[in-house]
Amino acid sequence: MAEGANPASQPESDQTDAETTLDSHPRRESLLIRERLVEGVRSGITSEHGLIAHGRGEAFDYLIGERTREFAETAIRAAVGTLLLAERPIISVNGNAAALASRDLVRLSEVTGARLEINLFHHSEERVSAIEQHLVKFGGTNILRPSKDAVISTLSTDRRYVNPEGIAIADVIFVPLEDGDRCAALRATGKSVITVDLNPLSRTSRDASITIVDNIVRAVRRMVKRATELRGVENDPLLVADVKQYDHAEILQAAEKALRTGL
Ligand code: PTJ
Repeated sequence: MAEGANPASQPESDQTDAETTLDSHPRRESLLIRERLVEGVRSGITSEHGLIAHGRGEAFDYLIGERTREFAETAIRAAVGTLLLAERPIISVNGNAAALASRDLVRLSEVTGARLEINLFHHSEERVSAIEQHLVKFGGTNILRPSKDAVISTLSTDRRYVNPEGIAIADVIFVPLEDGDRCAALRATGKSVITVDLNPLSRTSRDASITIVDNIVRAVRRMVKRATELRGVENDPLLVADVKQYDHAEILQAAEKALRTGL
């Protein structure tokens, strides 16, 4: 939280007014998440393309039972361990992540010491500013913006512009809801990439170092909980084991099996 910031002035959650009208609906959670995305588009945080990306994610979430599965829990433990053990960790935020999980992303940043950096596929300065203000509303500080001073040369999209103090020099990057090209480009520069993606078959899921196949809303909340438990005990053998024993291929296989068989 910013020095001098008044916690009382921060919203209790990312919830919008529209969410309160869905209290008795059987698919309440899923509809509430949708509402946040729609509100994100209205307020200039999320791109219209983000709604389509979310629809795809929803279909996968339905198939995995809209709950955090064991393969995701394992990946979450490895992800948190990797962030806590990193020297220069960064959390990359796009329009969907900001609309759905700003509060928990800010908390994760505080607990792990990873700075927040905004990086957009459909870039505009207005949207970067809207996301920055949204993160600040939840207590985010020292938020990094994309800059033309540092470029991932193998990328052709606007995602190539990164911050020289952030993604450019990071050893570990948490990039929820990523597009495949950037994940591969970041890995090619030797960085560890942690992602959240409900589709275990996507290029991002395959190319990342650690993939959490879960809804970002549930996953980041659990990451905060785990990181809070482990903060300050970075050499805890359990934490080190979580990272060392993580088997990326095995986790993706388990997630794919869950999708195909419901098991
Ligand atoms: O804000 P911008 O301009 O940076 O754009 C962000 C999006 C997400 C629109 C952009 O990165 C994009 O087009 O992403 P893709 O290539 O559609 O990939 C998004 C992936 O996230 C897909 O594999 C979806 O299944 C997955 N996904 C969507 N919603 C969720 C999700 N995974 C976890 N939680 C979700 N809520």
